Amino acid sequence: MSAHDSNSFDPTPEDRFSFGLWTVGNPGRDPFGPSVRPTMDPNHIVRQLAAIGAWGVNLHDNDLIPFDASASERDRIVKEFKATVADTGMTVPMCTTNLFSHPIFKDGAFTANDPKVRAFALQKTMTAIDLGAELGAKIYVFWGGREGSEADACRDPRAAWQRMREAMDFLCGYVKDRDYGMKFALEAKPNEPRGDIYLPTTGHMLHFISTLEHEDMVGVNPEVAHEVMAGLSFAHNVAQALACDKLFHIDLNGQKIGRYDQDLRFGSEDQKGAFLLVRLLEGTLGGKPYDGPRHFDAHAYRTEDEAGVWEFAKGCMRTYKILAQRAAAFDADAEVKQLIAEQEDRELDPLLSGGYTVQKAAALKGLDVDVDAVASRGLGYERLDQLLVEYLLGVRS
Ligand code: DIG
Ligand code: MN
Ligand code: MN
Repeated sequence: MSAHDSNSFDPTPEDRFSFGLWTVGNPGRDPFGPSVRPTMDPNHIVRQLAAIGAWGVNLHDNDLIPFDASASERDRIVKEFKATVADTGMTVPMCTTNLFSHPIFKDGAFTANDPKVRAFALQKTMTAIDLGAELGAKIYVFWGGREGSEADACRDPRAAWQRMREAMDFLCGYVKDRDYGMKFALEAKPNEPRGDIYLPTTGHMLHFISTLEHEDMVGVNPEVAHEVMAGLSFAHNVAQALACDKLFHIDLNGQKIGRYDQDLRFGSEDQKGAFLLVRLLEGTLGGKPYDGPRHFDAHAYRTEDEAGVWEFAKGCMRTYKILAQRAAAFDADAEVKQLIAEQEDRELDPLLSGGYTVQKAAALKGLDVDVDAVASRGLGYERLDQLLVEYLLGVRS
């Protein structure tokens, strides 16, 4: 059952809603002030997420295991966490590596100029992949938060690209060698914390993947805020990833254009963009729906206490389900279907699809198009968009 099948907006495990330990566990620190909330124990987070109807919990290695933990501490922490995940019926769909907090990564990880940093990044990632496999994760995300520059003369950008390729090919080899059955999902961001981040959008990542040795096991993890920061349509970028079967994961949140990475509650900004995204993911407009986790990579406002954090998390899931129900109703509306059907004149399909033939070229060259009649035709988009707005505002159902 998908998110739009029921009129209830209460999350169920079938919705596959997930949160990272770092999201609901965000203590409210920002560049201009310290934490405002106590640090939450990962096991408490898992229990709370299960209680509000989430399905999955994701993590960076150091969200669970302190950077300097001993092997015995690591084993104790993992054992307790696995027990909590099992006891609550939760799952760990995705894991990732923190390659951005420790000062050793101040000039990047896989793209850093210092080969000792690059070697340490590979070591840390292999260890974190081992943890992910132990927790049952089948998706491994790479967000290159520090893979970038301010003083651009510091390295040939082509060297950064090549180093990233070598790292991805090596780590794909590691996962295949260990037979972990994992897929990699690459997450783009245009800037912050670096002045510019390499591979800044999902489109760049999709091309980059095509250059890899094991491109079949590598896809993308687009994040709403990151593509909006670049001034792009998130739904269009997700659609391209879906169309080439590379949408392996997704980071849902809210973002105001022209701001730093806000990672706001899903649907709290740009409700129309969120509606069009959910419509695409749920497949109510047709086409294959997205079948992966709905991950909220977002955090509560700094103004909130712990109760506010759980309101934030419930709001992410509830808004997703409301938008899913609105999208299903919109695409079932007879007038909407009629307006869309009018755009789908299939008469020339035999000439326009299926590739080139000499016959098609001759037929297209001989086609008599009444240019003025076609140019003067009204397309009905004003009515179509008004209907969308009325579904969004809840005055049409
Ligand atoms: C930030 O958008 C990044 C990191 O939080 C993490 O590596 C990734 C996983 O969703 N998103
Ligand atoms: Mn973000
Ligand atoms: Mn993210």
